[in-house]
Amino acid sequence: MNKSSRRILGPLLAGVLAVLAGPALAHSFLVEATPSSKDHVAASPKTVKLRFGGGVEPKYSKLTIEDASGKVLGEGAIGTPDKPRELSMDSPELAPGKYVVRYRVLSTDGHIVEGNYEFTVDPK
Ligand SMILES: [Cu+2]
Repeated sequence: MNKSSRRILGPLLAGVLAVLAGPALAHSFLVEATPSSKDHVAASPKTVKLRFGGGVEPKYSKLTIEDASGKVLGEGAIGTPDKPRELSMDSPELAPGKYVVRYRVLSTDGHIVEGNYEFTVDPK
């Protein structure tokens, strides 16, 4: 294979693989969170940290914490260059109760990924 055909085939093959992998792997979906979905934590977390399956752009992303009535208590999206798949936000002091973490992030493939999950502050 000569140099120029390799230059064409490389990206082409990557494109074919991306199509075969399907949209489920194409975006930066949430893979891990702290606190995580349905978690019961004994105390208010200091930070909320989300890890995605691919890179995300902090500048064009937003995380919020809402109380059970939907009131936004805090928001932000802090990224660190050495962890391009992670975003965090400082959490306000949370009283015992149920909270919703909502995220809307721009993944580096250009797609917006959004979702939400609940956790509970539940001191025993
Ligand atoms: Cu995507």
